[in-house]
Amino acid sequence: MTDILFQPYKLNDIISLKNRVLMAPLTRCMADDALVPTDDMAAYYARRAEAGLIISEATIIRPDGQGYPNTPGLFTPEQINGWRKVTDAVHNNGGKIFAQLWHTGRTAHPYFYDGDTVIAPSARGLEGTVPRMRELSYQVPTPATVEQIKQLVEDYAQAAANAIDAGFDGVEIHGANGYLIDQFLHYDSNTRTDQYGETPENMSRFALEVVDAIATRIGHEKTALRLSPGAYFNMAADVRDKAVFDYLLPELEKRNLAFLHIGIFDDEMTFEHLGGRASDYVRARYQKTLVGVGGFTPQTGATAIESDRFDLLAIGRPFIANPDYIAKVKNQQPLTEYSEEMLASLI
Ligand code: FNR
Ligand code: 8K6
Repeated sequence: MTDILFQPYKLNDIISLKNRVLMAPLTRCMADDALVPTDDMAAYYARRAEAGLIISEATIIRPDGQGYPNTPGLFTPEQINGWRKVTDAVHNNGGKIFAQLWHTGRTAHPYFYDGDTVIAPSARGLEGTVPRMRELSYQVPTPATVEQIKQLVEDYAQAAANAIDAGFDGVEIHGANGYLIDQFLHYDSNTRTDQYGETPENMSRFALEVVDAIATRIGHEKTALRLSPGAYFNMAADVRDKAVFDYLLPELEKRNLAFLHIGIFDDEMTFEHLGGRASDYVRARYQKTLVGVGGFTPQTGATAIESDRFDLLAIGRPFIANPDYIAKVKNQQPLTEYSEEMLASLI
């Protein structure tokens, strides 16, 4: 039985969802060369408006946040207008949509922007090359100065204000998957010795400053966050990371966010230093609305919600393969299986 997935859910006094299934943020690399969302993207999102909430593909807050080709932005008037077409199309079909705000930090590449600096917490580069751009090796990043960190916080807040201007119902701050905010939260990428490094409180400071700046600008009800306590992508795990998240999660709980979302590809992954799954680790330390994700079917997702492991279910790859995912699950029709070739076009 999957009935629980179709119950409405109140995030807070101003946002209610018609069901408990979210479309997970999914990078598609289909914006135009000015990083403006296209009409095809508007139609793609509108086809998925039956989700309780759509979270947009990760959207860069400023040029030096870009690490992949044709990922959309939210920093020029043209980009804001392009997103307005998307949000209008989703709203016209009865849906709701949050923008996922992104800066890739050390996985950015100057190939994509004017300049030669890659900004990150510390000069700790990643081995390897940009996915889909195999000729581009990652650079050793330049540690951000405190002044640059303040500017980054301001740029996140401005991008959140732009998202509201573009008609989004709220924003999800991308604090997961080894990108800029996550880079402050892990010892693998943060070796700073100032007020942004070394201790759990200091390493949490940037994430909390971004959350607070955005909540002040657009309201805590419209502010959500995605986190990856288990390092699994663009990041090496360190047993000391647990203390950072032990500090951060209760701090976040005080802030009455719209929701907290786990960033993971497969929820069955376990992390020795977290004592098991990342989602169970977070649930034990954060009592407010939690979104689970990663390898769920409608049945396993419904069971997880019934077992109180999380409150809302995000669906990623199956939503790429099935624009009508919600209708199919409701009507117990078979789902089309996802395959990577589907990333070549927006169906
Ligand atoms: C992702 N994921 C992802 N996560 C994120 O926070 N921002 C993003 O832009 C993307 N982009 C993205 C693109 C593609 C092609 C995939 C497959 C995944 C991760 C995604 O949100 C989700 O966590 C995983 O896909 C796991 O959920 P499913 O697919 O098992 O339901
Ligand atoms: C957020 C940006 C994503 C850019 C493109 C993503 C393409 C993802 C393809 C799926 C591959 C799954 C990789 C799982 C990583 C887990 C490592 C243990």
